[in-house]
Amino acid sequence: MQRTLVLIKPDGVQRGLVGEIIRRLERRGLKLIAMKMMQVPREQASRHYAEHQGKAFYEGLLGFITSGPIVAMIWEGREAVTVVRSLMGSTDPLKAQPGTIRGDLALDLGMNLIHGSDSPARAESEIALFFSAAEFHEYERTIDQWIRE
Ligand code: DAT
Ligand code: MG
Repeated sequence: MQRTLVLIKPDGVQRGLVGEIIRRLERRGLKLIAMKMMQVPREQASRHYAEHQGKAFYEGLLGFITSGPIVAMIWEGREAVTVVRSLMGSTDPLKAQPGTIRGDLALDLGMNLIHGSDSPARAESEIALFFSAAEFHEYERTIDQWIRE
């Protein structure tokens, strides 16, 4: 079973969309493994977004992600990385399909509500950057027999 890191960014918390975003992930059948509210320290943010270092939007991105509390989560399920990315929609909300989180709830590239890991390898390193194993919750859901074949 695959795991992925999801962040509800400061705009999601400020706009009161935490419940709406979690609802969409839960309803798809994904399983919540870990969750916490936090303000990301700059050092952690720069490691998280290391791939974008040097790009024109990098400083703005770091300023934004560290500007207020976020909600960090680990979600598990079949192809969880791809499933979360498809629920999120395209990076630019203007190009995101209706029905996706960004396509329904956001307008601006810089304020696109949610982060989701973009590959299983990245999910693994991003999960390690945000959570310790002691924060994972291992539990059975009886409903899984109606979600997993
Ligand atoms: P995603 O968040 O869909 O994985 P990404 O990893 O390419 O997208 O970029 C990380 C974040 O940086 C993205 O959610 C919003 C911001 N961003 C990306 N490209 C940008 C650009 N051209 N101008 C401003 N912000 C940008
Ligand atoms: Mg990305």
